[in-house]
Amino acid sequence: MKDDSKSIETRQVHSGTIKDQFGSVVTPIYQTSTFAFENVDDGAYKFKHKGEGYFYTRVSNPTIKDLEDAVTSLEEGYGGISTSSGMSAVNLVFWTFLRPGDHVVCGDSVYGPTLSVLSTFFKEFGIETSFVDATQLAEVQSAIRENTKLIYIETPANPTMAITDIEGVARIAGQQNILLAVDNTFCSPYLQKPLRLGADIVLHSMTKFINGHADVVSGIVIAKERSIFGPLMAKKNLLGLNMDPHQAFLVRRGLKTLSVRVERAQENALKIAQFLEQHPKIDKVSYPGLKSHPQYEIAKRQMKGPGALMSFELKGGLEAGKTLMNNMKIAALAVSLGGIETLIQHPATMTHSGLPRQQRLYSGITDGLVRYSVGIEGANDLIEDLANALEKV
Ligand code: LCS
Repeated sequence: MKDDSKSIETRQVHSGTIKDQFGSVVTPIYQTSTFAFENVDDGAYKFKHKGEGYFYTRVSNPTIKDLEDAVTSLEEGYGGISTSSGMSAVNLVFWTFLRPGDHVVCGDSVYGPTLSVLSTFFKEFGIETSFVDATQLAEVQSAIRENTKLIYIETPANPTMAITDIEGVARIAGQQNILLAVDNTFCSPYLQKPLRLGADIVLHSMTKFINGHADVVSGIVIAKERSIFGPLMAKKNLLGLNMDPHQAFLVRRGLKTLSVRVERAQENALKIAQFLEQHPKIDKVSYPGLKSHPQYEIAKRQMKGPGALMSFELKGGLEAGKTLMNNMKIAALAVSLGGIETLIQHPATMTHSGLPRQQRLYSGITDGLVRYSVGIEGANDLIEDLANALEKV
């Protein structure tokens, strides 16, 4: 079924394009690196019209295409390009649209390696980046230069949970003909649709909510228009950033339950955030579903719900946070997020440890900040787990 008029709940289960000769209900794993041509003319045609038919899995494959079409349908884009990891999706955007001498405006609170790749690797190639507090539209506006080619934001941001007004940034980008890319990993297309809000490119680490089962690393870039899709596809092929058919099969399976998982985890998250906010040992909770969140109103406007991630600080700072994390029994002390199991981690020494301390602090990542990714376990069990660990603090 390919019918974009249906609800997201229906499309996450059915969207895709592949029908095999046996009527398989689930798209099979086409675990093949290459595809035989009927004759030389058929081969020539498929090479000339890339995207029609299959000839080599680095370029395309039915299982991979099925996943790409499904996620593209949920994001309401023109076309999607899946990649081996979320970082290869991030890098694909930079490699495709940036050249030496170009300038990028990037939110200062983004996933650590995204920030690192711009501030080290791409800088060495002559591409300069201004990191700005993207929650302040005036900062985004004033960072724009004549050679700015790309605005890159992540909202909610990892791990501060800062929310950027996508429509507001899209307006700034549109006025100057600058591309806007939004990392939608923390929301998934179920909660937020950046392309509808004016972005040109949306990307995901599908390792997180889209797959949702902590068993695959993968990514995707979705383009709003054909003119953006074409160059991305060409670069993906040349750089060899493709995913594997088996990987695609697992992610497609995970995607089928996206709305159910996100709804359930988010229901837990609100209860947990409310519990933490009133706890005497907690200093501050950052969760877009709490009125105390500085961008609560923007979150309500652009997200269907506040999601399943939060970060918080304990009154006792780093030492208190360490005691809490070391005493969790249900939540695993592990990086990654967006899975059915609850995870807790320490950004300053884990996901964002690659950044200099000054840069971390500038982005709001204090030494005591704890990030908590809520799963679908029982809410009361998760609250009890936190309460018991807080007792030890
Ligand atoms: N974008 C965001 C917002 C992320 O959180 C991550 C990974 C990536 C991109 C990169 O995706 P990957 O290559 O890992 O699939 N975030 C992680 C995190 O917070 N903990 O472990 C990985």
